[in-house]
Amino acid sequence: MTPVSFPPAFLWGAATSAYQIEGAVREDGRTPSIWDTFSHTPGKTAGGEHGDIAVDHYHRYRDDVALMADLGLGAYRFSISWSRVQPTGRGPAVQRGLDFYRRLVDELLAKGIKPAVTLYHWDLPQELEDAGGWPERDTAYRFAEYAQIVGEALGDRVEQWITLNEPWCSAFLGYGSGVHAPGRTEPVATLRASHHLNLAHGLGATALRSVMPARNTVALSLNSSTVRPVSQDPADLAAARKIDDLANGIYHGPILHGAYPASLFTATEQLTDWSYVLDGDLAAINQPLDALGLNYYTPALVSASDAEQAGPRADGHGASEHSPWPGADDVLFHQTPGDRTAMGWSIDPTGLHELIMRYTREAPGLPLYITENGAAYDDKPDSEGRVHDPERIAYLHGHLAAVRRAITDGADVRGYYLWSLLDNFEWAYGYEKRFGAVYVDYATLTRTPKSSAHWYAKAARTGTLPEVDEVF
Ligand code: GBH
Repeated sequence: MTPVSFPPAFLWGAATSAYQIEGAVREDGRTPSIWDTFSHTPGKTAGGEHGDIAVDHYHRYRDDVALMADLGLGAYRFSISWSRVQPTGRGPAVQRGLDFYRRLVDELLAKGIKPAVTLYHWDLPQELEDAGGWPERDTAYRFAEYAQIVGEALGDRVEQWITLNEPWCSAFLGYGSGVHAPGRTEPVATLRASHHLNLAHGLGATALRSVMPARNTVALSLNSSTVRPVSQDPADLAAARKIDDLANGIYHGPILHGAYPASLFTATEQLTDWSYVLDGDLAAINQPLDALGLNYYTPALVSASDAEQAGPRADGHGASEHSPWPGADDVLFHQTPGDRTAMGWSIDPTGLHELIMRYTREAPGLPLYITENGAAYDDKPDSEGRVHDPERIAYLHGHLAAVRRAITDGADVRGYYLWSLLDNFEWAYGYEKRFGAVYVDYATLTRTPKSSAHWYAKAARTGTLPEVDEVF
């Protein structure tokens, strides 16, 4: 095989999020977010697990940064817990909360690791949910205020900024299927939440830019889906189109092009008249971006509901009788072919290549980053305490090679963040699903780099993918 090599400036990173790793949920003035409330509500997460301790990163961040340095990472993407900074979601900032992130960033910079800050990775302060949450417009204004506070505090030392992580998940899983916090199952609230998340992104980007040096970059991370129809039958193509609008167009329409797709309005006209989209909103949302973050795990395969061979619903996010997709009761989801990870998600690197090429066509000139990609497996230490995860190495090799093909095909992909640095709290799935390149023993919280971490470290160090069977 010819070696797969990357451009010298390519950024090799890893990603995490605050609620999934920090713990210390009652320290230094932090108050509950919707994920604290949700995970402590019986029946919402596997085994009733929660992020109270998580992997204790709040206390172990120095060791974790040292680990990143050992692995030779060039960049680290993490998120900020809004409830540490503004416990009620409003009003003045809590200095101790901001100080934690300042210490973390300084530690990263001291080791030559570029920080990339995500402002919102799903953990809304509970008080804002009590006031209505993302379906209410005020939440977008609150987010802009929070963005300004964090931008003022860290804008002098953090260059890469991401407003929101995967607004689709916040809206459709939080307010539609209810498998994520706050666990509401309201189709119209899902669409209202989507619009207000878009508005939050636009107002947040503007607020960040108003207080930060011009050299800093502002992006957002979308979990854009590659949506495939089961056949070229017009009914199946229409089903794929509808899901594409609800998964992708609902965000990149207003954010990249300044308009919602007309077909989205048609598909949802029985539910809502979209009157919460006010004059001026689309211009506020359609801010120029410095980059776009793509999070990719697996593609979706859909058909019209009268199609034959309809498989079981590939939900991937825990059982719910409620569909996350408003206005799409006539669409069926199918199991995608191929091997699966421990999440049940099929492994399909071509879906990542397709996605990158799509954005290359749709947003020419916009630099792209893969802000998340990775896989969960049932990792276990062997008798010598080593953790061998050849499946994860194969997954990473396949997807990084797909990124490289896209670059060859003309895409401007500047970097890749492996999800995740550490095993962590996998939302509704609790701690059973391990996404880390670094194994965490939950009894002792000891960290052990898996073979994939050593494999990835070599890729980062050499800019070339090691063979999948190289022994580490
Ligand atoms: C990301 O979400 C999150 O940002 C991160 O916090 C999380 O830990 C990580 O991924 C792993 O879950 O319905 O079978 O077609 C990813 C969420 C995963 C949502 C794939 C859509 C489609 C699976 N996405 N999912 S399926």
